[in-house]
Formats: sequence, C-alpha cells, structure tokens
Amino acid sequence: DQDQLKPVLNFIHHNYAGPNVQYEGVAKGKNIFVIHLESLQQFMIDYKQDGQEVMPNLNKLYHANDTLAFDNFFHQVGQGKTADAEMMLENSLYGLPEGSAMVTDGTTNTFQSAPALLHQKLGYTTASFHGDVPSFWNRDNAYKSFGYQYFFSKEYYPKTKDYDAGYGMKDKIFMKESAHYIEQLPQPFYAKLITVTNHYPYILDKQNKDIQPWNTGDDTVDPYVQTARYLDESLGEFLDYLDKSGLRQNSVLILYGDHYGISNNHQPAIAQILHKKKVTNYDLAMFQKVPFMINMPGLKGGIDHTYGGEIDVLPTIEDLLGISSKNYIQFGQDLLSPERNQIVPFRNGDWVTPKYTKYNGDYYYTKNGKQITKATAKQKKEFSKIQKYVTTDLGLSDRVVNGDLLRFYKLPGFKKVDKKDYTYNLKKS
Ligand code: GP9
Ligand code: MN
Repeated sequence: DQDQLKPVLNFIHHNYAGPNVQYEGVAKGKNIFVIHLESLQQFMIDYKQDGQEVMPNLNKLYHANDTLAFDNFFHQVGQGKTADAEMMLENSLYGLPEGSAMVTDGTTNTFQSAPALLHQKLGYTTASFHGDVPSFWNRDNAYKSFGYQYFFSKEYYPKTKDYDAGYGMKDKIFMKESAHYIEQLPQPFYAKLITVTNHYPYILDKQNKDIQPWNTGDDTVDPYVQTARYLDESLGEFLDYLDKSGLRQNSVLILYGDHYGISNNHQPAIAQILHKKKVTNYDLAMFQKVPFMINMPGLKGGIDHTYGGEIDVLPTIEDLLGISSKNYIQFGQDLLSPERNQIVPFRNGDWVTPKYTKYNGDYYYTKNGKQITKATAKQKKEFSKIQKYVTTDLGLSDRVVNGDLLRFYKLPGFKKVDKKDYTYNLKKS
C-alpha cells in the first residue's frame, strides 16, 4: 500500500537533481526520435580500421556543433538486455537482477512511462518501431502498459526478398520503410526506432558488407565491425531522409547504444580491438560505455564528460521538454543537471564514479585506471558510501517493480493508463 512507497519517495526526493536552466525546455514541442543503436559501444566512436572510419555518419553527428554527446555514459542492463534498456529509457526504472522486467511485469504492472506522460502532458503522438515479431521481450503487452499508441512491428512491413538477417529486418530496409508510417504521425510525436542488425552473431549478406571483418581470430567477435558499419550506413540514410523531408528542422534526435555487443568472455579479442596487451577489470568496466547523444538544430552542443547511464535518460528528456520530474518516481538524474551525484550503478551492484570504479570486486581510480589494492581507511569509507547508494537505488527500484508500487502512486494530472485503449493488431483485409 501507500506505506511501501515511503522509503522510495524519501530516497527519490533526497536525490532529485534539478534542471539546468540553460537547457530547460529547449526541446519543447519538437518531435522526438529515440534511435536505439543495437549493441553499439562507445569505443566504436571515431574507431578506425586501416585508417578508415568505421562509423562516419555517427562520428559526424558526435562531433556536430548542435549535438550534445556524452563520453562517460554506461549501459546498465542485466539479463533483460534490450528490454532492460527500454525499461530504463521509458520509465527510469531498472531492469530486474534476473530475467526481464518487461516480460515478468510488463503485462500486469502500472507504469507512468514516457509515452503516457508525453501524450497526456504535451499532446505527443507515441509510436515504437521494430523489425522483429511483436511478442519478443513481451513488447506487445508491455508497450500497452507504457501507453504507446502505435507499435509497428515486423508484420507492418512489406516482406521483400532477403529482408531479414539474424533477429529481424535489416536496418536499412527497416529505416526506409518506417518513414512511411512516420510521415503519417500527427506532430509532435515521440518515435522510437529499434535497430537490430548489429546483434550477435552479426549476420549480414555479402552485398551489404562494406568493410573487412576484424582479424582477432575470434569468429564471434570479428564480424561486429561489419554490422556496425551497416548500422552506420542505415543511420546515414535515415538522417538524409529527415533532412530532405524537413522533419530534421523540428525534431530532436536521441541516440543510444543499448548494451555491449562483445561480452567479457572474449578478453583476448577485446585486447586486440583496443590495441592493448591484455585487459584489466578496469578496461572491462570502461568497455561498458555506450554512445548517448542529443542532436537538435540550434542546440548548444559539445562533448559532456558527466558520468551517467541509461537510468538518467528520461529525466534528461523531461527537462529538455520543460516537464519537471520532481514528483515522478524515477531513479535517474538529468544528465545536464549541475546537481548530479555522478554515481553509475551497474545492474550487479558494481559501479563507476568520476573518482573510483568498482568492477568484479576490484577497485580502481577512474581517471587513470590504477588499481587500488590497499584502500586507506578514508577510501574504504568512500567506497561504502557509494555502495550504499548503489544498493539502495537498485533495491528500491526492484521494490517498485516487484511490488507493482506505482499502482499506489497518484500523480497529479495523470490518468492511469488503460491497456484496453490500445491494440496493435493489423487489420486483416
Ligand atoms: C529483438 C531484439 C534483441 O527483438 O530487440 O534483443 P537483445 O537480444 O539485444 O536483448
Ligand atoms: Mn539489444
């Protein structure tokens, strides 16, 4: 009941970080594109192969004057992978320590998610696009709970020859065909496009491979660079479309990598890719960085070094739109807020801060990667203070999800989402 919410509300209010006046409300009324870059890691930004950029379109966006890019932004997913990333971006709630919250709780729980909030507060039309079957990660149910008005899954796309690779439609076809639906959405809209081709095992047809694979000798890692290049090309084509259609002018683009593509089981290959002799737990922690960028015509851009992660995205978007997250039950902090604590919890309880990093039980100085083998009494105190925050943050988010606590939380001016308002079925003609 209500009482269960008390510790949650205390924690959230205590850790609320107010907006940055320079950025508050600057995206008001703009269309929002959330572009989910499957398995894309931050090290791929500006990465070169034989002197050639692997992802020229993304790099250009990363360095553009009207892009805010974050170079200390981490994924925070657990076993739910993509679904955990979606959970965090739509709700600023963590995925669960095991399994996928979107699967176990997505159908039944009450949520106060981005699509519902943006629709109710600002009149946004909301749609998610993904070239896989609608039931994957229980999206077809969870999206209704989140209040998505439209879900364009694979069945909405024409079945052309060889349109599939691996987990779903090839990104270029997906992006191109999505445009037909995007054009019909009443503006302003909140549209999420979930790519998939750059997904393990990185399958791609020959004519779409425009770059040589890596040569680490680890077959599961080597083709990653080829699907990443293909993802970049699909993004380039999509940006072209946005420019030509004029949509770019009144839209904000939010791009993010959902999680690592190359797991820690491939350390010799990782070392080669990073041009190192061997990797430490510190390197592996930093290897969990993923791209996060905000692009909008006229935005005061630059590369922001604040430490943050996926949990922080929704409060950031809310402040850009000028809707305060002060009264929301959300566990992140606006990435642009000057009041951030910059503690980045990983789902397993490890963490990164600007000063220290804890990963697989080892402690490091974040700035230089030097291991702390003998912590001083003062450092031990600092570590346990950070750990307490991390454990509480994750634990309380889990309580909200496991206990379906949002059903007890009355948000002023917000109407509870009714799943029955949504059907994503294609009318059979
Ligand atoms: C499939 C896709 C993959 O629809 O989103 O999810 P992942 O395996 O990355 O969690
Ligand atoms: Mn994924």
